[in-house]
Amino acid sequence: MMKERLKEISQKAREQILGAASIQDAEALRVEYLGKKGKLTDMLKSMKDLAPEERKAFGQLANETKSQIESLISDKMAELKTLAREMQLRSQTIDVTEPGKEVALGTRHLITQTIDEITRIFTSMGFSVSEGPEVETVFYNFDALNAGPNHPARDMTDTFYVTENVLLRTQTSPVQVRTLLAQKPPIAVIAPGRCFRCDTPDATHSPMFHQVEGLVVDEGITMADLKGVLDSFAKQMFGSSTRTNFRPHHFPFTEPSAEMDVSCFKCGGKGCRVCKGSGWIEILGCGMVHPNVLKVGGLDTEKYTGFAFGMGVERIAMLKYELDDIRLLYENDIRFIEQFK
Ligand code: 2NM
Repeated sequence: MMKERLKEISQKAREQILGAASIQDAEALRVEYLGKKGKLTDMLKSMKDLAPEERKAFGQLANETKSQIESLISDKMAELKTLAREMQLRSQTIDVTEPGKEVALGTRHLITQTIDEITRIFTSMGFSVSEGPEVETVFYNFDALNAGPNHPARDMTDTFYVTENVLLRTQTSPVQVRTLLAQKPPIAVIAPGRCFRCDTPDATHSPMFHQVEGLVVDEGITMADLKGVLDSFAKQMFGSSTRTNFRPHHFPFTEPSAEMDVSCFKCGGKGCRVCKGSGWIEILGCGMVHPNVLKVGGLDTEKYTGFAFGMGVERIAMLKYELDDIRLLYENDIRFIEQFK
């Protein structure tokens, strides 16, 4: 009787275990047959009711059945686990050919782009880049630059003074003065940076603006070097067909001094809105460094000569992109900035 019952249980267990569809089902069957109150456990417990001579053989059979069921369950569990893992992997497959999420890149400000472009052109001609303080002394900003005590630019109404002797630099030339004092020729540097002048903001004026100034000093530097370098700059900045024209001018720190015009990059010189009909656009100021400035650097002015130049970054950006109001450059309206990607 008990043997038959054991056989029945064993068969039923085998059927059920092989048909288990999930790990939970298999676990439930383990409890049903092998748990504390399981069917097989009950059989083993009821062994005590058998006659002693039957007990040994039945016990052996029951234990064999038990280990069969155990291994059936653990095989099934392993099979179901593998299956579950496969399903999980299949559901998580990624398409490596799918395009990635777009990363939102920022845009360099138009002023930065213009400074970078000017800098690239001059560094390609062998210039190095120097920076200096925006808060300067009267010495570096005026005295050393041959702007005597009565020079109009020194006026309180034109310059932001911090104290009688300290001011916001009105151009980046104090950086050139610092370079003259710190280095020996040959010198070829540009100084890009922020400058400040007492101006009421309007479409073409801002009390804060940017400049790039340049300085070359060595033995035998002439006006021909000045014209060659600045003509090459103009062609790289505004297009290879650009022509240049130098008009006499006056600056305290250069003698002779000139302003450089470029042929209009919009109309090629015929006359248009950008060049106001003249065919020429004023781009920068320049000249041969005044001996009084070279003397500040302790240089022998019979031996050394140099040229210098300065340009307004905003002016160049405004001409190139036909901006009609300088204030667009300072509002930081992202819709404006992103137009110059
Ligand atoms: C300009 C025009 C002409 C200039 C002069 C110097 C220095 F330091 F060498 F004297 N640096 N930059 C210069 C010359 C600047 O800006 C319109």
